[in-house]
Amino acid sequence: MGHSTRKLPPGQSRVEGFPRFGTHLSRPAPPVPADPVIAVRGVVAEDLDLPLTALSSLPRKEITADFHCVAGWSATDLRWEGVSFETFYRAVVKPALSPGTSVTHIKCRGLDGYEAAVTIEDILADDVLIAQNLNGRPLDSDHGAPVRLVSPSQYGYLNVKHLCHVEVLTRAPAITEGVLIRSHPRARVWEEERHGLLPGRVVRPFYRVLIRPIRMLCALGARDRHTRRRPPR
Ligand SMILES: Nc1nc2c(c(=O)[nH]1)N[C@H]1C(S)=C(S)[C@@H](COP(=O)(O)O)O[C@H]1N2
Ligand SMILES: [Mo]
Repeated sequence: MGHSTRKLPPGQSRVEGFPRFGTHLSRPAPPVPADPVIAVRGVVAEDLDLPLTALSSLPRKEITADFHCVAGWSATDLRWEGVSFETFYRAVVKPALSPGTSVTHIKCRGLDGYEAAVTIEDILADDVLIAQNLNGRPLDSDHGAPVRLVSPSQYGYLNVKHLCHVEVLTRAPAITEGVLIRSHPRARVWEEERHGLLPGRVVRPFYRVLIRPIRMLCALGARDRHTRRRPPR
């Protein structure tokens, strides 16, 4: 696929391909359960578990977008397919809410325990997907099997992989991070909201030096690391 001519957000540089990246570092991806579900919890009248087979029967959506990690790399022209988060919300979450509930955030969790909260405005935006396919194939374990959140207008750290749990909240979750690595509650890429306290431009160089070591560690836990290490012929 040729490089798109789309502009990148401020402070981002293009990478070749789409590296596995994240806080799992050298750990392999979590196993996918035999009958995976998305558990819906929080301010719902009754807890519910939506089987992914039922998710698949909702109206489908496809987007082509670039993916931006807060550390400064961007993967371009990724074709995601799945169910728009808004469709999932209207069909599954909204009917389960108690009347009069005013939802402010959705906290997403992956099978590896990774969590991120997204404001309700941001998560209901047009380009937010619960993705099942990437570039025409089911998501592999490197990129979030069986399903992941994709919100291309927000930094990668809100794009929770291996999505298995959504918690419906009526207030912002308590801050559990330290001052140095404090995520921004909106993390919009075009506004360069890299950090919760400091301007994005200021933290750019500090995040940038993390790319190489994190990429190397994540590659250790990657699915295809043995084939990747074989010299090209
Ligand atoms: N479950 C889970 N989701 C995650 C992460 C993680 O460690 N675990 N890392 C986040 C970060 S910081 C980034 S940049 C992207 C990386 O997505 P990729 O591995 O598909 O490139 O996933 C995000 N979602
Ligand atoms: Mo990231």
